[in-house]
Amino acid sequence: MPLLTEEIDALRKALDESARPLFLFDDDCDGTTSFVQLYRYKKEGKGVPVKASPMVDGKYVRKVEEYQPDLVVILDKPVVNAEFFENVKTPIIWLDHHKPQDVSKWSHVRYFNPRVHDDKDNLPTTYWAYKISGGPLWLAAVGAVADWHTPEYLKDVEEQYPGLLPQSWSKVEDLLFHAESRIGKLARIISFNLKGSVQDTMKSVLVLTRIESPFEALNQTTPRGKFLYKKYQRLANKYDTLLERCKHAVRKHKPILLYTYEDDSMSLTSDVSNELLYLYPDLLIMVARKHAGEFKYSIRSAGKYEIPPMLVKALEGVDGYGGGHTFACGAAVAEKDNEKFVAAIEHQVRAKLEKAHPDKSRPHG
Ligand SMILES: [Mn+2]
Repeated sequence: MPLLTEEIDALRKALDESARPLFLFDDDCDGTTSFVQLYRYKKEGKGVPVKASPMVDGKYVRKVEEYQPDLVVILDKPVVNAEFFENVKTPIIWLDHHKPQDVSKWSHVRYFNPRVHDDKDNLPTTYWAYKISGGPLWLAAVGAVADWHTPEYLKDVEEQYPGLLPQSWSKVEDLLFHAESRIGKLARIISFNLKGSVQDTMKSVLVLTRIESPFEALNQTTPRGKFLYKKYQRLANKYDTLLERCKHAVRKHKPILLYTYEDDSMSLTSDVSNELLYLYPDLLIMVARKHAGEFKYSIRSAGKYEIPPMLVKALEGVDGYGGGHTFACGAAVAEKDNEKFVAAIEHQVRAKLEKAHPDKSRPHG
């Protein structure tokens, strides 16, 4: 069972009754399109992207104190720590679709998550924001697709925004990565616009709150659309170069695609590792950016390797941390321990392959 109609109504009512909501949202496409839809519905309030950490922590208490909202809305963040709940006295609404959390200790916190009703129902936050706000549909569509979902309302997209979806597609990867997919390009335009400092991100997000049609950005038909497209294009060049370099790394490290690079500015590892997974579904994808003495990894598998248990083992005796979903994780490893970490992952991948195909592990001749 998904979120109940009563819950959607309660969320809408809380927004309706608030005069000054503060939205803390995940700075990915899902979190951002959730915020933009609710903000466009409410036409009041302020948004703050929660960057660089999956957690809303004590740092954000200050944001609440500064703005003095009458309602705090947390969107698409898997974890909120006790320090935040203890120090914020304002009523809090938390809408998410990650692993359900227990907030029963805090009477001022209301938690909404479809997985509370059915653990397999992890429809994205933007889906629920759409049910609350009524759209716009194209934002709800691109947010869901970017989060790897194909909700039922995609069929309305074809009608209302002809050309946004490719002529034929069967799975969400086709929508995201097929060269002809306009919605895939839109997802990337939004995703690249969310990178950089909080100020830069918010500049783009505010532009997004004023865009009427996805084609404004895709076809650069308005100044706001051009603004988004320009930022996208600056990063797209970087992204394409990185993708090509990763592709060259394929032959060397099979069955792992391992690529590390140095860059001080911003991370593209998550975006590029998702596309690599589409291109090489049999490989374990590991892309890391070296920054400040650390390798920051995005690790992906199309279903062959369950990543979290492998990570736990590989991080034993290693200065680092990591975690995430079954087939998509992040990890950070100190430079001095990186070789050890990679070797431990490689060892486990090979052990798993040998178990599955014992013959292939024997040397030829
Ligand atoms: Mn999400």
